[in-house]
Formats: sequence, structure tokens, C-alpha cells
Amino acid sequence: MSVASTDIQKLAVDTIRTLSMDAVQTANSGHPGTPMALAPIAYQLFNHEMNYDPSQPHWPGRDRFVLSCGHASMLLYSTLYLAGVKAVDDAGNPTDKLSITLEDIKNFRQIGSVCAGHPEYAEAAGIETTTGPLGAGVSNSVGMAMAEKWLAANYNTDDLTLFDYNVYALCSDGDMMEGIACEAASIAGHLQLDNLCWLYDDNNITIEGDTDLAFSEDMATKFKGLGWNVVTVTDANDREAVSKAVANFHACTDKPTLIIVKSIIGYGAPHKQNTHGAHGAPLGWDEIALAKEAYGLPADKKFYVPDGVIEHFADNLGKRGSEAFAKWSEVWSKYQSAHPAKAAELKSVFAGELPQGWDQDIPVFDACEKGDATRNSGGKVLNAIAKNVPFMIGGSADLAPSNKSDLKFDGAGDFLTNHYGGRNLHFGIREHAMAGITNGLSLTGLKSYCATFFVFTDYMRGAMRLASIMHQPVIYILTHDSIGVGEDGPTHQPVEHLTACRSIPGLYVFRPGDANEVSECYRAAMGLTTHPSAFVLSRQNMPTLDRTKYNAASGCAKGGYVLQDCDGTPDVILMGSGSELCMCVEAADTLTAEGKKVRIVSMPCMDLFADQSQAYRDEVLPPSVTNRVAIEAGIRMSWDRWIGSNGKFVGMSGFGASGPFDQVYAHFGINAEAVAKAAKA
Ligand SMILES: Cc1ncc(C[n+]2csc(CCOP(=O)(O)OP(=O)(O)O)c2C)c(N)n1
Ligand SMILES: [Mg+2]
Repeated sequence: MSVASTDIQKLAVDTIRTLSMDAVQTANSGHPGTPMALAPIAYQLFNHEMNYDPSQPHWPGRDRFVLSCGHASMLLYSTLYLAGVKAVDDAGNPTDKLSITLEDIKNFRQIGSVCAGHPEYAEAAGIETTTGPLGAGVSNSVGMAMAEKWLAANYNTDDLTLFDYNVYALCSDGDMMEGIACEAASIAGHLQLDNLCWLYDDNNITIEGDTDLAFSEDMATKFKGLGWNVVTVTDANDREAVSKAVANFHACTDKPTLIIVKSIIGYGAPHKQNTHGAHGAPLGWDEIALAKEAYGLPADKKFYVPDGVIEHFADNLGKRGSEAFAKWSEVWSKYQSAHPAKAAELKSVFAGELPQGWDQDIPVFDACEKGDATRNSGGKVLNAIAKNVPFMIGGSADLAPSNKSDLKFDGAGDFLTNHYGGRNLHFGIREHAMAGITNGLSLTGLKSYCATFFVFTDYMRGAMRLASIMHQPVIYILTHDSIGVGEDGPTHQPVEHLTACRSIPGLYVFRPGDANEVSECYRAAMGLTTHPSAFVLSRQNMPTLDRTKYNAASGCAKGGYVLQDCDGTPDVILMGSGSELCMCVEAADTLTAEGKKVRIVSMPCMDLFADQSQAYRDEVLPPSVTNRVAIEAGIRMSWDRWIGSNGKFVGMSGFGASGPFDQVYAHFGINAEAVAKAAKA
């Protein structure tokens, strides 16, 4: 029996709904109501609007879909399954297996299923970013849209268009309430990102109940004020209206678009529709049976995929996608012959690799007693690397002159409204969105970095954590790294931040102890292609050590290394990082003059040191030498592992103070004398 086209469309939408309900019920946890309500939106976007080839989920020219309301994860899983999105191999090439199988859906929220509670990037092709913390996804989408603009500006030619895609993000009340969403929307509006479309599920309900409890913004007015094009769809089930709204988005060429969609949570569940009952809990099998009846589907079948639904996706999305991909591939192959050098750069972008020779200009710094601030040497090294990595882009949250994060070489340029080719981004004072956007840039294959004062990582932490969860090799440039900030006082002086950043699994925190350590730490960090790294850099000068006297800074590759040794077993090991390393050196000189045998260990990256073999770690920190002193202008916590229970720590135990930096150091007793004293105690 053939089905009229409207029937099969309805059937496809309802199948997204029932798969989602069944999965949540089977897991006995999750949010069923939002996938039920938004099924028509996901269906319409994927099957009829987006330029997306399910057989080529990593195709660089594809439209991106971000599910910012990650709690509605089953909406994405059901849709990707029905769309027939293919799995990819380790190199990102499509295989003939499905990215998400029905088995995975049956095992929603179970260990081993790619269908995790919230969508996790790289678990299954088609999941463009990890979401769950509300607001994160929409911020990523802005980064993805900026990346498209940047790629188009730098690589499209008059006759060969490689990049011309759109970024869609589906978001909820919770997303919109989050500060990061407003920051991200503000910059997107300012930059006039007309390739960005957010669809806001205006369903008037959150966990605690009606949005009246805590949310009464006029979203249309707000977004118009932010420079967005705003369209309203009064019923999520009206797919024609959704399609018209998307057409309106396409037609708008100077603004991002917000489509406000009114929906009814738990749509179709007779007792729980539009109530709290369809929120963060399964519906119950009885209610599910009634909902299935209401949809006109068999009430007793679980995980039922009616005949024709998968074919329907293949006939629409599949066909449209493979034609678009074939067309793009033709352009790409012409491009490779016409512009081989540019094509080689793009191949690195697509593969997430660094170009040959990226490290050829990393500077070696001459020894110098006066030395330099590591933020300054950091700026030099960043520029030396970025010059040879044409797709390395980033910027600061309005502190580039302080962070020394500007790319200053010829042709670097600024990324500005309608001038999207530049490599210096200006995030404005929006740290959380900055870090979320930087994730979006990285997810597009660009080598991205962002910068601010170290203390403001408090505002970025959510996005930094997600970068690590997603294995994105983002770089954070974090200057003004301690009480060394000086006069700005305790609000601007990081104290617990080194330990706090070190505590994020997979984030490599580098705090180089002189200019050559900056070079070598950058070399190490750039090599970490599946982890983010943070560069914690000083405002104040520190000596550039004479490496003919001290061991080479290349030891930074192992995170910690012996900077200077003594003959035989040390009486004491002095350890430090950053601007306090030179205090270890000074203390070592004093102690040596007094006849002590002293070893100095430089520890620019504890995370990397922890990765080394036990043998190497024992070589640097022999277990028999328990007399150890560490110095760092931060709290003790992350040092305990390295100094052991007999160890001593010179550092901070509370907040800092306002004053000239040297006086602040003196006030808190963080200096070589304190190290020498602790060593003798
Ligand atoms: C940053 C953050 N805070 C809190 C939560 C927990 N949480 C999950 S869903 C939700 C609110 C749900 O309301 P809404 O965003 O409107 O989504 P809907 O239920 O309407 O789909 C909350 C508070 C979260 N996921 N992220
Ligand atoms: Mg809501």
C-alpha cells in the first residue's frame, strides 16, 4: 500500500517521537517531552532544509546542526538514526556502518551505547558538539559560523566556492536564560553572521515549572536589539511555517536569524502534554501507549520503525545530500589542481593536523639577567608559530595588548564585521562565550586560541571543561598569572586557579619559568592534538636562564625536568614553576654555598610530567629524597603529589593584596629566602 506524501511525513515525525519516548522509558531516565515536541523541527531541518549528506558526515561543506538543549538528546539520536547517518573511521572517513544503530537507541544512557545521556561529540558521527550544559551549544554555533565566514573569506575564489554552509542551533528556555547565550548572541549580531540560525523552543516551561517563575523577557525585542533577524512560528507542528521561516533566514543577508517556535512539551501524551509530567522523567508505558494511539501508531510496539520511514529520509535528505556532496567534491577536485598550496592548507584543516614546518621559527632566547615577562616571550612564540600555521586564529576578551596575543605579522589582519578573513578575533568582554566560540572554531578544524587574564578563567571554565571532554586542541593564553599582577589587587590576582585548571582532566596547564621554557612549552602544547592547553604567563619579568649553565629547556617536553643537579644524592630538591623558578635558582645558590647538595626541578606542566613513566619521574624526583620544597605563587593543593608528606611549600594560602608586585611578594613571603629556610627546616 502506498502512502501519500503527507502521511509519510507525519509518520516520520511520529517515529522520531516514539523512538525517543521508548528509549527514555527503557532507560527509565531522561527527557521525553522535548523530543516529542520538537520532532517536526528536527525532521524538517534534516529531511527538507539542510545541506547534509548522511553518507559523508564529516564533509567540510555540510550544514551544521547543534542541539543546544542537550537534555533532548533522544531527538538527535532518533533523527540521525532514521537519517541513516554513517559511522566514520579513525581518520574521519565514512564507513558502511550506521553511526547510531537501533541497538544504541535501545541502550540509551547505558555504558557502551553511543547514545549517552547528553550528546557527546565523536561518540557518533552527526553529533557536532557536546552539549548538556545549557548555553554551551549556542555559543559553539557562533564559533562554527565564524569559522565558515573565515574559511569562505580565505579560501573561496571567484569561481570555486568551497564554503557556503549554514549553522543551525536548536535551543530552549534554559539556553536562552544563560549568560553565555546572550554574550554569544551579542557578538553574532555585531558580526552580522547571516549564516547562523537559532531555533528557540519557546515552550514556556523549565524544570521547576512555568517560565513565569523566573523568565519574562520579550525574546523578539531582545534579539532585535542584539541585531538579529527575528521570525516567529506559532506551532512547531506547522512544518510549512518552519520551512518559510528557514527561507526567511536564507533571504536575510546581514543578520543572524532567530526563529522563535512555540511548542507544546510532551505533544501527544494525553495526560502529560504541556505539563511537568513530560519533563525530566519518563512518561510511563501506559501514557506512551496512549500517545502512540494518538499518533496513529501501534500502541504495543516498542522501538517500532514503520516501513518507508528510513526510505523517506533516503529519498529526501539522502538524495539531496549526496547530490550536494558530489557537486562540492567536483569543486574541491578543481580547487586542488588550481590552488595546490591553499588546498594543502585545507587538507590540514580537514584532518586536524599541523602543516609541515609549523615549528621552524620557534625562537631561542639569549640568556639575560633582567629577562622578560613570559607574556612577552609568549607573544613572540605565538607569532612565530602562527605565521607558519595559516589556519591558526584567535583573540582576546578585550585584553590583547596585555595578553600579547595579537598576531602582528604581515597579513594577519582583523576579523571584523563583513571583513571575515582576518586572524585576530575580537571577542569583546565576553569570556564564557569566547571559550565556547573557540570550541566551535576548533570543531571546524581551525587551530584556535583565546586569551584573557588568568583570574577570569573562572568565567570560562565551563567551556574549557567541554574542550577537554571533546578532546579539542584549543590553546588558552592566560596572562597576569599570580599576585605578580600587583596593584590591581586580590580580585585580579589568581591564587587557586593553577590548581583549579590542573584539576580539569585532560587540560594541560603550562606555566613556563623563562622565555626558553615558553618556546619549549609551546612546542609541547602544539603537539597535543587531542587535548586543550593553557598557557599561564606572567606580567612581570623573570630572568632568561643561561642554558649553558642549566639544563636545556627541551626538558619541558616531559612536563618536569632537572634544571640543575648536584653531585651524588641531593640533600634537598627545590621545585617551582613560572616566575618562582628563579627563586629556586637563587635559593639553590645560597644553599650550595652553605655546603648543601641541591637539585632544582623545573615543573612547567604537572599534567605532562604525570604522563611520564614511573622510571622518568623517579629519576627526576628520586623516592629516597623526601626533603623537597616547592614554591609557586598559588595555593599548595596541586603540589602535594610532588612534594610528598615530608615536603614543604612556599606559596599562597589566601587571597592576595593590592600593591607593587615586588612588595606583594615580600608581604606574602614568597621568595628565595623562604625557600632556603624551608629547605633547612
Ligand atoms: C547550565 C545548566 N544548568 C542546569 C541544567 C539542568 N537542566 C537540564 S534541562 C533544564 C531546564 C529545562 O528547561 P528548558 O531549557 O526550557 O528545556 P525544556 O524542558 O523546555 O526542553 C535544566 C535546568 C543544565 N543542563 N545546564
Ligand atoms: Mg522550556
